[in-house]
Parts: sequence; structure tokens; C-alpha cells
Amino acid sequence: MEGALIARDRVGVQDFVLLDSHTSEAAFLNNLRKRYQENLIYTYIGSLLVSVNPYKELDIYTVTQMQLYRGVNFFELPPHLYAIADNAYRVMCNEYNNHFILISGESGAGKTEASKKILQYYAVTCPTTEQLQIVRDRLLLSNPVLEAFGNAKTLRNDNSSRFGKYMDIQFDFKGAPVGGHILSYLIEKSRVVHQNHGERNFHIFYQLLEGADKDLLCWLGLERNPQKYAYLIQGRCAKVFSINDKNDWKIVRKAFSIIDFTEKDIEHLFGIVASVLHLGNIQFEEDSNGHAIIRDGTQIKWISKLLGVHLSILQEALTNRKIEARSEEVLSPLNVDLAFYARDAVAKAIYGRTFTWLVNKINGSLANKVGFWSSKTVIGLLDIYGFEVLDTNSFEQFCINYCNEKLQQLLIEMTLKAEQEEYELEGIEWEPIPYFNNKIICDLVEQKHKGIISILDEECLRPGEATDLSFLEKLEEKVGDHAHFVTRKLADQKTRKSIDWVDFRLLHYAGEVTYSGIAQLLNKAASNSLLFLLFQVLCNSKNGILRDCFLLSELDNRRRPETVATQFKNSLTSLIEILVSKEPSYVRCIKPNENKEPGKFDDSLIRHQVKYLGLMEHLRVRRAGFAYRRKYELFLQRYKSLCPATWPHWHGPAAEGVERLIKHLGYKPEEYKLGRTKIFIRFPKTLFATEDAFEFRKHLLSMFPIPFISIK
Ligand code: AOV
Ligand code: MG
Repeated sequence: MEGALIARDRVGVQDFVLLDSHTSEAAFLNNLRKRYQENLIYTYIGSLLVSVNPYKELDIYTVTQMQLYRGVNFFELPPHLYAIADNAYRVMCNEYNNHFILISGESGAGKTEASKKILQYYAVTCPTTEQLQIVRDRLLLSNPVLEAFGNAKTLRNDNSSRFGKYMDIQFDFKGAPVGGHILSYLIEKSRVVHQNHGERNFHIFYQLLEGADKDLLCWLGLERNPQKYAYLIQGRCAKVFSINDKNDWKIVRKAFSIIDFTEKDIEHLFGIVASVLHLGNIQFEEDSNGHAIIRDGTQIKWISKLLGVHLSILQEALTNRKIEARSEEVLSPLNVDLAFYARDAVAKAIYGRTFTWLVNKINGSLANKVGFWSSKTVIGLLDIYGFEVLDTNSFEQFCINYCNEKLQQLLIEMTLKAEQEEYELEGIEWEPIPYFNNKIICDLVEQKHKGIISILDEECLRPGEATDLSFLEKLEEKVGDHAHFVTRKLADQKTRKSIDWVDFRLLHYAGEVTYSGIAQLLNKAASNSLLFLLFQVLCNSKNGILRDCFLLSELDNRRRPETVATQFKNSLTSLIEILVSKEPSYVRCIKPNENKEPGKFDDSLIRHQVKYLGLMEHLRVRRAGFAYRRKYELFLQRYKSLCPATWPHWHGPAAEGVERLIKHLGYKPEEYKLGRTKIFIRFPKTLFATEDAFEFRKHLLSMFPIPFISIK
């Protein structure tokens, strides 16, 4: 007993619900710290898993560990991602319903690593056949490809996801993975042409230069040295200690062949990657009329060859725009600034659309080929870019942080709010627990007519007139007195930090962020006419991927397209719809320090995350609440064989049947409550005992089909 207490003192408790002291933040942090120092990075709050990034390899992800967690009840082993994965999987198999695992936390907290580990767990532990082996390999290998094109080194994370990813793993009725589908969200295209100091462009550029053989580089017209490319040198850190580009290149190449890319696909894909680098090296200078001309023709010759476009037409498109004058279309030369702007805009468009093509291609290869009918249920994994605050935050940070607000909102709706409302609805006695609901911030961003995105859309309807300042004035007029919005006028009163005229600040659930230059970036209508000729060139490209990505019909379409912000808002709304239709599991990732250092537990940084993630509120609700609940009908259906009065049929109301059943099983009054339509069970161990009895009875019945054996 004493030994157990000493051990507990050293390693803390594995479920915060078991903390002796009252649920204080200090006790919470203390427990997290103790465990972290013992390399115990996972801790539960009920069925929610809290994970603290160890920043070092731990010996807890072996196949032996995976086997250990397979089919074992949730709380019987130390907390682990595998327990979450296994639990979702088992409930899915037993109840034939769809699940998702939401992995959240700020940038660098460990979301992507967690989602990869869960996928590996399913790949190793789920039943498979020789025919399905290929599905398994493709599911696993889709990751290195998407990371190569969609991840980059940032100041906060050497492998930061610069796109959002939701992946459905599809299972057949035997629980074998038979296919998958990926949805991707807004890739950070601006990184293609600009990186902050200490950051890199997307990994694939460096992998290609470092890993490709001489012949390939020669064919692409590239030199091995990344310093030669304007799009790769702005961050001044082409080499990163923790990244092995050469090795990663080999993995990506292997993945291409498994995922069913043809040699032609690969040729076209690298033709595009190389062309982006060549585009970045194009320089413009002014001719005597003030018009832009291309200084050196070398790069456009390479682009013309690699993308299969006509050299002189490309040259013309890079230095002119098409305008309508007296119902005639004429070319108007660009000045040097606009030519650079158009060059960068087209590089971003090419990369962004190629990324979408890549996701579609992978989806084609993951599509369930065994037969649609055989796919029964799915487990979705959501790994999205984490909340981030940079020195300069623009449109992309605005979207990333808005997305995190939405996920936080979902979590609140599905846990804190739903849980408490359910107790009330079911007539269970309950003392409400207060929590911060960030719906107010989501509304500020997305509300129709009044939200920031709507105001931004309005500004986009005024090409050439809208500026950051006019956008800001509108914001001030419409949302100026919102509690989570600050402009310069209000900055000093609200936060005592001044901001520039063209900035605005949002008080997000996870912290304050100052945004700048958002309207400028979205002056899309102006860019449309600027890019018309270049898009026309790409539509006629001989490169198959580009032809798929740039359609002539798009150019004919005079309808005003939705703005990027509205598209993003709509895609998030659909994502939330997908998620709410499934049973959730949650992993909350915490970043222990800002320096990516193993073993360093930065108290104030972690306290901040514990606070904004709402972990204390979860703990309070969980401690006072019930771990498990089921509709009477479902509960009775599953366990009726454990009681002679309910087996094989119960003819009365389900609630009464459940009462008889649990009386027979010997449930103590403090272990459960009966609501209007559901039974609520306080401790997981009560349910596990019932589940074990059920499995045992099933086993016995399979051997001796006798009417009833009473098991308690
Ligand atoms: P993120 O996905 O949450 O950030 P990652 O999953 O990429 O963060 O983790 C960042 C880095 O932390 C990884 O590259 C690993 O070096 C390390 N790490 C994370 N989890 C583990 C683990 N379980 N074991 C060992 N090392 C780990 V972002 O994509 O930036 O929001 O946008
Ligand atoms: Mg990530």
C-alpha cells in the first residue's frame, strides 16, 4: 500500500478525475509535470486524452505495445493514444456507428504525430487480407507525400502542417480497413513565394534538390544548391538539423509508386515543382516606357519546356494584362511591380491547385476497390493546423485561427454544453459548471452580414477602391464595440498595447492576435484581370496535371466567384456537419516549451494552454458527471442475456427492464442514475464488469447453447 502511494506520488495519477485534492489548477499542473518528468506524456480526463509533446523518441509505440492495447478495456492500461484508437474501433465494430478522433492543440503540440500513430495502430492491429494489404500501405504512405507538399519548417515546428486534413478510414463489416478518403483545407500558398526569417518553403523543394539524381535535376534545369533559388532563400535556413531531406525524398519516391502514380504523373509533377522555382528566379526590369520586361530569358525557356507552353505567349502573359476597351480586348503592359505581383500570384495558384490535384489523386488510389457495399463504417482523423501567432499575421493566420475557434466551439458544444444540457433534459440532479463559450468569437468572424468575413466580402466587391484602411473603417463601424475586437482606437483602453492604423486585433479563445494586410491580399477582382493571360497559358499547357487544374471554362465564367474567405467558411461548415454526425473521441495536445526541447516543462506556457483548452472545466464536469450513458433500449438489447428476467425477451418498458437487469447485476446506488430515456453510469469500471460478463456469456453460449447461466 505504502509502495503504491510512493509510486503515485512520483508518477501522479493517470486520470485527473482521480486527483485527491480539489480540482485546482495547481494540482492539475503538478500531476501533468510529475508524469511528464517520468516520460508519461499521456493522462486522461475521463475518456479525453491529454498529451504533452515529449520532443524525444519514446519506446511506447512498438508493435508489442500496440498488441497490448488491442481489445483491452480503456482504463486497464496506462493512458495511450492506442487506447483511444482501440476504444473508437471497438465501439464502431460493436455498435456499427461512425467515429471521429479530434486532435487539437496549438502549433507544435503534437497533433500530426498523434494522427500518424493512430493510423499506424489501425494498420498494424486491424484484420487484413492479402488483397487489402495494398490499402494499408497506401493509407500509411499517403502521409509522407502530403507532408512533403503540405508541411514546412516554421519557427514553431520543424514539420508544421500548412494545410488542414480530415481523413476517413473506411472499414468493412469484419473491421478490416478497405479504403480511405481525405479532405484538405486551405493550404498556405503564400509560403511558396515568401518565408519569414527562420522558416522554409514546403519540404518538397528541398527534398527534390537534395535527393534527386543528377539526371533528373539536369532534365528539370535545376542546380542542387537551394541558395540559387529566390523562393528558397528568404528564411535563410535551407538546411534544418532535424530534417533529412535526402532520406525523405526516398520515402516520397517509394510512396509515389505504391500510391499508383504513373511515370508521366511524376514527370509532370516535378516539372511543376521545378517551374515554380524557375518562376521565382525571373527578374523584371523597366524599359524606356516604364513597362516591365524580363531581364534574362533562361528561366522562361525552362518553364516553357517543363510545362509545355509556348515561349513567346508565356513571355507576353508575364508582362501584360488583358483589358476591355470599347468592347474590345486589348493587351496592356504591366509595370515592374505588377509583373512581380502577377509572377508570385501565378506561382501560388499553380502550387495550390497542384496540391489539390495531389489530394484527389491519392483519394483515387485510396478509394475502396473491394466494393462499395463492403464499406460499413468509418473512423475520421482530424489533424488541422494549430492556433498560431506570428510577428506578422495575415489572411492565412486569420483562417487558421478561425478554424481553431470552430473546432474549440465544436468541442464545447459536444462536451461541456451537451453533457450539462443532457443531465438537465434527463432530469438528473446537476449543479451547472460555468465555462467560457467561444461562440461569441465564431459569430464575430462568420455571422451573415455582420461578421468580419461578410465585411471582407463586401470590400472585395469594390475592386481598386477597397484598401486595408477602408476595410478597417467598415469593421470599426460594424463590429467596433464587440468585446473580442480591438482596433487602434480602442487598443489602449482594452489591452494597453498600441497597434497600427491598418491592423485589427482579435481576442481569440487561445490569445490575442493582431492581423494586418488582409483586405489588400484579397483584392481578388483586380488580380483576376491581372492573371487572365497567365491562366489562359496554363489551360493550354501540355502538362497533364495543369490541364486538370486550370480549366478554360473557368475563364469563360463571368459569374463572380466566391471569395477565398467565404469558401473557407463554407468548407468548415461542411466539416463540422461531417463531424457532428459521428461519435467523438478527443485528444488535446499540449506544447511543453517554445524551444522544442525534450524534458522542459514550462509552467506558464502550459498553464495558459490548460486554461484556454478548457481542461479544468472538463475535469469538473467529468468528476461530477457520468462516464457512460446509453438509451435504455440499446443498453437492454446488449446486456439482456445477463438476467433471467430480461432474457431472451423483455416485454415491458425498456426502462423497467434495465432496472431489473442492473438490480440483478448488483449495481450500487452511487454507481448509476436513471434518467428519462437513458441509464447513466458513473464509473467506467462498473460498465467494464458488465461488458466482461457479457463477453463471457457470449463465449459460453457459443460453446453450450443452453437457456441461461447466471453470472454476476
Ligand atoms: P503539430 O502538428 O501539433 O503542429 P507535430 O505533430 O508536427 O505538431 O509535432 C511537432 C514535433 O514534435 C514533431 O516533429 C516531433 O519532433 C515532436 N513530437 C510530437 N509528438 C511526439 C511524440 N509523441 N513523440 C516524439 N516526438 C513528438 V502544426 O502542424 O505546426 O499545428 O501546424
Ligand atoms: Mg501538424
